Order: sequence, then structure tokens, then C-alpha cells
Amino acid sequence: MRACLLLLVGCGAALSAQAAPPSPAPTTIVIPAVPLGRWTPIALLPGMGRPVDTAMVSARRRALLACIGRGVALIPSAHTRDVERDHEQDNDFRQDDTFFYFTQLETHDAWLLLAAAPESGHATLLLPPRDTAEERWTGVQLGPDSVAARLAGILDVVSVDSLEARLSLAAQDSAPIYLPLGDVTSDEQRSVELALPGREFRDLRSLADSLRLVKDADELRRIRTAIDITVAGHVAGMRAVRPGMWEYQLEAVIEATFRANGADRLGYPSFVGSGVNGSTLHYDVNRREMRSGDLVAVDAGAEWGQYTADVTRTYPVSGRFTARQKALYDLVLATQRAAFDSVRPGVRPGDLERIARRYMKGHSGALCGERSCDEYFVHSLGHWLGMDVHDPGDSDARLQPGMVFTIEPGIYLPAESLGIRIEDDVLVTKTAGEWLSAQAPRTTEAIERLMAAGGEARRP
Ligand SMILES: [Mn+2]
Repeated sequence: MRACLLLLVGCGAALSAQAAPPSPAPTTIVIPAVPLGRWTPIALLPGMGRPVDTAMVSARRRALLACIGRGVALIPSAHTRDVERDHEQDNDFRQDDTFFYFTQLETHDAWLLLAAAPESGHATLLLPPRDTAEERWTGVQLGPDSVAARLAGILDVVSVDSLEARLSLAAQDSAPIYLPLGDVTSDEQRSVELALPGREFRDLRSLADSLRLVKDADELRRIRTAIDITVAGHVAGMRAVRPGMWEYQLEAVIEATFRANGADRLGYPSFVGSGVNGSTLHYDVNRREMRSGDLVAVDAGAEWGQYTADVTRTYPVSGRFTARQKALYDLVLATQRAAFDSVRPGVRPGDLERIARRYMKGHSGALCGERSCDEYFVHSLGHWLGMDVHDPGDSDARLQPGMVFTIEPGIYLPAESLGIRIEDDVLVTKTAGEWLSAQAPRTTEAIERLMAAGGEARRP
């Protein structure tokens, strides 16, 4: 792959006269000419401008209508944010997951109205009218017209002004109204209640969340892209790290690689925990200077196309594991493998958790002193993965092909200033599990080999 190199040179010659730390080697961030997350944008679509997989979202709407049987589902999109008020630097506009799941549109202040009747269903997309003055500031909007109908694959597209009228029309009999109750604003809920006084409201979220458990082909494509980008970031981090580097500098290399490969944003705040910080499970301050002899645990994932990866790698800042670090690391790795080897349809996450803990306990020996190492494995083995890093749905549902989850055992020994976590993303196939993030080096040998190669490449 053609790539141009951007050299970020650390404080070199000017400071090298001072005694303190050895002058850091330059860090190379590879800017790929062809990002892993490339796609063909549709100019008329707001947001990222990615085309909608109209067949796939239509199948999801049909599945929801089949669950409902009889009734009306009403799903609002996310709203625009106000730069004066909302601290947009915390997070740019991101579509509501439920709305995205059933439309793949990144448009704001819209509604999806689904009417379910036995053997049939009808979808209506309600969009705000276009505001050409506002478009000068924030870009193209999808308006209630034939362009929206074509791009969204929903034939009935009307203005949001007709929400109440459409709702009364769709809900003529006494069928229940399904709303994602946790997601609608109180104003939105009030306007629906006013349009349909005295009606029964039910929560749509649990139905939508249960559909999201098994990923379809379009979702898997997105997850695989997010994971490939994430792997590139972890590999770049392993190549770049060195004693004297600060955690946030390692974070910068990893996140720059995500973005350089087309990531839309982070899936969650990056955890770069060296030394004792590695034993703080969700440490994301990332402000410590890393020292030779430290392990650094990096839990970072890119989001692409609304879907995120969730990958953790732990490696030695110096490029070489000590014998003790290697022994502990190999136990975590073998524990992960033991759980993975039991992945197959029908198994429950709780079964994998028990298998992992039993394995770690049975193979601890004297590694963790008087106690067994599994007592220092202080979080659960994993979680569902999708649009959310902790994707919703029954946390102990039996595995089915198409489900995606993490396997992430760890051992945390703050008394030794050490935390080890190895986290990979796994797809359930018809017969077993498939590692999705295995391209990020995972054995101590593979990590040391990569770090040695990276180290030579960056030495002047
Ligand atoms: Mn995780």
C-alpha cells in the first residue's frame, strides 16, 4: 500500500545537552493513501454521507414490525447540538442508535413512524423542512422530498409538521404505541401523548435492543472495518512506545492512526495505563511518563459507521517482557484462549466466564502468591459489542451465529504496579468463534518481534 510518512520528531537536539532522559526517538505515524475506512460518499446525505443499505434497514424494520404484531412504533432521531451551550468538543453530532439501526440516516430532528398490522406494515419518515440559511453553516440537510425517499429507501416521506396528523391516522384503533422511552425527550413524549390522549405507551427499546444482538451482514462489515482500523492503531502504538514517552503521547499516536484510517471518532475514551495505572480499570487520564520496566495496557477502539471496536493490548515499554511479566501475561492469554475454545452457538456468556475463571484458578500456581490469580481478575469476562461499546441486550443470552462480543480476561496487581488485560472481539459462527481482532499481535513473542522491528525503524 502506498503511504506517505509524517514524522513527529520529539524534542531532539535543543534539549539533548541536558542530562535527564535519553533523547526520544522520532515517532512515525503512517498516513495511508487509501484509508482502511474508505467509502464512496453520497453528497446529498447529511452527516458522514454514507449510502444507506436500504434492503438491510428495510429488513430490520420488518423484523421490528413482526415483533410488535399490532401497534405503532415511533422513533426520534438525535438532535443538533448548540456550540454555545452543549460543549460540542465533548462529542460531535452522533445519531441515536435506535434511529440509526432502522434508517442508517445521520439526519437530525427527524422521526420514523412504523405502523404494524397483521401481515403488513408501513413506514413513514418525517423530516424537518430544509433551511437553506442554516445549510450555509452546517451543510446539506435531507428534506421531506423525493430525494430523501430514494436515498432512505422509504417511499412515504413527509414534513415533521404533520407528525400529529400522521400519528392519529396510523393509530386509529386501540393498538399500543411503542416509543424508545429512555431516548425521547419529555417534550417529544408530551406531543405524542397530546396527539393520542389516553393511549397505552410501551417501551420500544427492549425490542430494538434484542434485534441488535444478532448482527446482519451490513453490521458485520462495519464492525470489521472499525476493528481493522483499531488494529492499525494498536500496531502503531506498539511500534512507537519507548521509555520516557508520556501516556498521552502514545494515545496520540494510536488515535492519529485511527483517524488517518477514516475512523469517525473513538468508540470510548482511550485507556493508556502504564505501571500502576494499568491496574485502574477505566483509567483514561493518560498523563504519566512511562518508564523502562513498565507494562502499558492500552484499551482503545475506533468507531466507524456508527459501530465500534473494543481491543486491549498490554506490552512492555522497553520492548521486552520480564520473566514475571511474561508468566502473568501468558496466564491471561491462555485464559482467554480457554474461553474462546468453548465459543459455539447455544453456550451462554456465563458459561464462558466460569470456564475462564476455572482455567485461571487451575493454572495460577504460585504466580499470585497465597491467592489464586483469578482473585485479581476483578471484572467480567466480556460484553456484547456493536454500536455501543457495551452493546445492549440480555447479557446472558445463548450465543447465536452473528453475535459479537469481547473476551477480555485480566490480572491486576496494584501492589506490583502492574495490570495486564488482553481483549479481543469475537464473532459467533455456525460452529465456533472467529477472532476479529487477531491481527493485533497478541503473544509475547509476536509483540516483542514487532516492537524490535519498530524500534529499529525509528532509530536515526
Ligand atoms: Mn471491553
